[in-house]
Amino acid sequence: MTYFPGVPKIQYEGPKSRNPLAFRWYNPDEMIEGKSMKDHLRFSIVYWHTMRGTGSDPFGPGTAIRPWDDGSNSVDNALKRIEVAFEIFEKLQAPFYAWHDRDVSPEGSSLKETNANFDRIAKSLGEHQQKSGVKLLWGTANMFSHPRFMHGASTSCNADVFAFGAAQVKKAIEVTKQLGGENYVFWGGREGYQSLYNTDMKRELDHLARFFHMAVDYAKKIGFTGQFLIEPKPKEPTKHQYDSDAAACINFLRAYDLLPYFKLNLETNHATLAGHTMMHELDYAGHQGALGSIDANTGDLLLGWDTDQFPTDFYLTTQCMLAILKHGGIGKGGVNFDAKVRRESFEPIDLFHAHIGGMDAFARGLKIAAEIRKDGVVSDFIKQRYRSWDSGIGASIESGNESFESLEKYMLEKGDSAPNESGRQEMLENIINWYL
Ligand code: XUL
Ligand code: CO
Repeated sequence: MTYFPGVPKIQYEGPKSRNPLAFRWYNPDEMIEGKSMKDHLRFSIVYWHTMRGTGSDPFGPGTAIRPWDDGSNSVDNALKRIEVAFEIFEKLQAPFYAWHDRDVSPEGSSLKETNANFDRIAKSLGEHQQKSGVKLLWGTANMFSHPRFMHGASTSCNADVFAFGAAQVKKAIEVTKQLGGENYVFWGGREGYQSLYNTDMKRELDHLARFFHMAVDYAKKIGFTGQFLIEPKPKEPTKHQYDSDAAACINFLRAYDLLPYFKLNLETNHATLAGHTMMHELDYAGHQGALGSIDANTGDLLLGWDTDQFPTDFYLTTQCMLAILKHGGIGKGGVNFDAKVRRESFEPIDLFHAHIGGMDAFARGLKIAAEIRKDGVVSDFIKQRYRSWDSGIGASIESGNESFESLEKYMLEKGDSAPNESGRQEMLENIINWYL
């Protein structure tokens, strides 16, 4: 049975190809900096947008045509979607996929029934993974859609909701482990506040940390060795999200003794909403040893919300790959397309065009970044720019041998600081363009 009879397995045909259903840049076995593209990029397809996205928006219902989906919340419908999903994953040559528990498996009328549904679904997911070789990049729990989570999950004012969330994450970690998931993600969902008039922020943050410690303890107990990841995002859905950006997350993790157990899953559109570039977020997490994985997408310059579009901009993907290569790669993480087709792109084939574009954009970004690094023009410039720290007074400050008094003495003798040099931003921007 095939759900996409007109779609072949997508193959690399090179940059000159005019076949829209082919890769121009993503050539899985091509070696870059001693590693295959497949291993550098570890592409992953998300279940929530690709299999469950309908194209609905605040102004109207979904438009997507998905002939295989009967629109019901039944386990049978969920099992059917798995067939379709794995055909998509395999035809796109995606080595990984990712889910929220409720994307793959319907909520029942009690937690017991919900968990029983999940067991049936997990069995089928496992069989499909086995047959196809597609692996689970990460699992996560949806603790933001159901009305019980209106005040948050682990940061809810209602202790029972915390308990429900704990039970849900326990099960989601178990299923992630069962399916060999390489990571487990916590995106804040509704963990934040709309008004400080009704919020005890300190208590909520303490509860969030307690929740994460319970997750760490449980993972140890059952031998789940996947990497825990936190996905920073500001503004949506609450006015203030506790995990608003990389620096805020790292501060929180360090303050609550959680940093050894977590890394970050950085998402491009979230970085933009936080007022940062993705390159900034990647570099910040990278130099803190917390770069875990990325949710690859992009926003729209003219829209101020999380549009979750597929990335096609080579500047963006080059910047991402420069930062990722600089910090030694994505490790156990992946390039996970947390992206959805536009409401107007309602036909099933659009799912293929979207992913092909995203995969090619990252493959090209990887190649460009590797060229830039090979020539070393940019890194040499940075090295030169900081050379005053390599010897003399700079080296002495860096090694902790100087004080305010000694530096005053140094400057009184010298009279004034050495002259400054240009930052050469425009020249460097031009140099990046040599490679594009
Ligand atoms: C929300 C978002 C989530 C997470 C997983 O903006 O990015 O889909 O990736 O919960
Ligand atoms: Co995401």
